[in-house]
Amino acid sequence: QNEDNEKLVLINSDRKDINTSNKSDSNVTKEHVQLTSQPKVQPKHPVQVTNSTVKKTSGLHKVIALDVTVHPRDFQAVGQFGQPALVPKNKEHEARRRWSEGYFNVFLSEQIPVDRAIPDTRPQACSENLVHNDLPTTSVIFCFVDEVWSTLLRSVHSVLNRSPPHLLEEIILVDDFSTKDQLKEPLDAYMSKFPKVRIIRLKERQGLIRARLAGAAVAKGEVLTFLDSHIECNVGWLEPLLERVYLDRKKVACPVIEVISDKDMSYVLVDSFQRGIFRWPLVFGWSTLPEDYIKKHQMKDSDPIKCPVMAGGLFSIDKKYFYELGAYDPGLDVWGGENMEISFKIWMCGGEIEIIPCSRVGHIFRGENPYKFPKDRQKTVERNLARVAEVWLDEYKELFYGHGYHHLLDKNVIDIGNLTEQIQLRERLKCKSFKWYLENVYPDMEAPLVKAEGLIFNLGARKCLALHKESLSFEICDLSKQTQHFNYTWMRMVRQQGSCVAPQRPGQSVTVEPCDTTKSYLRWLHKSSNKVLGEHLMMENAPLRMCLEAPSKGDSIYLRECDPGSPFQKWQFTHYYAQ
Ligand code: LR7
Ligand code: MN
Repeated sequence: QNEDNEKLVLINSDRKDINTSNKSDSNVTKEHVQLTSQPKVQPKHPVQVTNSTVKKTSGLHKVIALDVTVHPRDFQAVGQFGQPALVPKNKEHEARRRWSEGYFNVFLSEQIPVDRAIPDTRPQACSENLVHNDLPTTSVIFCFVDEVWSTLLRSVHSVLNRSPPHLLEEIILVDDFSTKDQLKEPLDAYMSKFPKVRIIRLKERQGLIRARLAGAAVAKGEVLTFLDSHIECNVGWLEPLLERVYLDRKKVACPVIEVISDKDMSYVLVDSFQRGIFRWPLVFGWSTLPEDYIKKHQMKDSDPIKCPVMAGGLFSIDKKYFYELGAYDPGLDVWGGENMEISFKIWMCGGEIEIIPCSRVGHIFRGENPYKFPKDRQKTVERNLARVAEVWLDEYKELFYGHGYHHLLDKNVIDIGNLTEQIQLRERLKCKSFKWYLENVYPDMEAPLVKAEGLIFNLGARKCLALHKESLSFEICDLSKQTQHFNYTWMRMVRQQGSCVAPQRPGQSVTVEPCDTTKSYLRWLHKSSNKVLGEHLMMENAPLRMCLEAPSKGDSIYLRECDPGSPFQKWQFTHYYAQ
């Protein structure tokens, strides 16, 4: 198996990897049940259902748990109170047929009231928390392309119904050139009933990143709150976010993202103490805070959680600060990478990202994108990520490319576009290094700069590789000799300072030349059959598929047909950091 062919699976970030539990009502079984009687879900906290506005004075008040759906119009409705809904037997075919309209249960979504109630899943302490009377106002920005009608409406209603009116400046719907007719005049007509809702239509498909920029450009609120267009905001969701921005304008606040089941549309509570992280090559994921960290900081389940990377879609940020940070790189297309970009930018340039457990928003996680990518999906996301890596990762960008993206460095494979402005921005903002970010924001991330290092020992000859004045030789191993120290890099190069081991001609000897990550013939696959760390391993030149071989006599190293049985083709570094 060629490790350089590791296929990168680019799927939507989804939360299937974390435990979800429907703790909202013990009477609800895991089976999909249709509601036939009034459920026993009672609001957990005292709720204020008035529209009373808070006077803009300094001072504090309890979070306004505004929910005009606590007493919903229809208790019997399908999916009411966020409970699982069931497709009737005679509609199963239709439900299956309509799945691909949104890659979730579009049929059921249509049956569920657009203003349904959902369980208040906040930790107990939240309703007692105080927030300031003079919080900033926010513009809520939804970008969408061909979103499912019922889901888009439910997203908007959840904001209208559960946000204190004096804090909600407006809701901006940015239509990223949808093709569905229903999202044109019918949507205008529907939304004209709600004076706070504005619709902006883009003249061509821009992708979610530039669509968000278009929404931000016309926003009037002091804070920008971005949301995906298939969400449901929970009770009291807004004030805790704005409070953090109010306390420090460089705090970027994210709600806990709960799950609206794509299958039965139920609202599912997620585990506490989750934070957003990334794995190489810049893949977003969730991880639970380590137990000892929670203990050490005496964290309660309602405390803000510092978050190395945000999921991307749901957050509040001070509008001026957003622009000071240079907003998003407008060169990012369609989908992906912008969450990494803004996360690195925020942390490295003096800000913070937090998840606020008292703010909770449900999101429909879908298995596939229900819209087309103008260009190839994989290539689009790769290109976005490479832009981010080039601007923000410093020397760590080798880890990004080394985890399945070598090919992006080969000449003419991909044009990642001009990065001058992004690089200048980073200099102007005097942002810290990626090394600083790893050490201070995400210290539990393992990011060794090389895969292996030390002496390179040959099992057959029992000698080590050495480099003297541009020429490779073979000597008695001696740890004290710097000439025998090499790195095995993420780009699979065997490097000593700026020199890399290079093939000369097949069957001939091996030499060194200046390292250059774009030259694929400088890459050596160092692999074992059973993946045991530190086992004796072959060194196979990637494009030539020939192996490094030590001589039984003399000191020149040769390139030969690979022979897994030969001890003279087995090499071992002193230290392995990663396999
Ligand atoms: O070309 C497009 N134009 C758009 O307007 C493509 C998408 N969009 C809209 C789309 O209609 C939706 O409202 O942009 C929004 C996000 O697109 P999704 O829902 O397809 O994205 P996602 O939920 O699969 O992916 C997550 O990662 C994205 C990376 O670019 C964005 O940051 C999404 O906002 C983000 N979603 C979340 O953070 C919700 C939680 C998911 C997780 C983990
Ligand atoms: Mn989404």
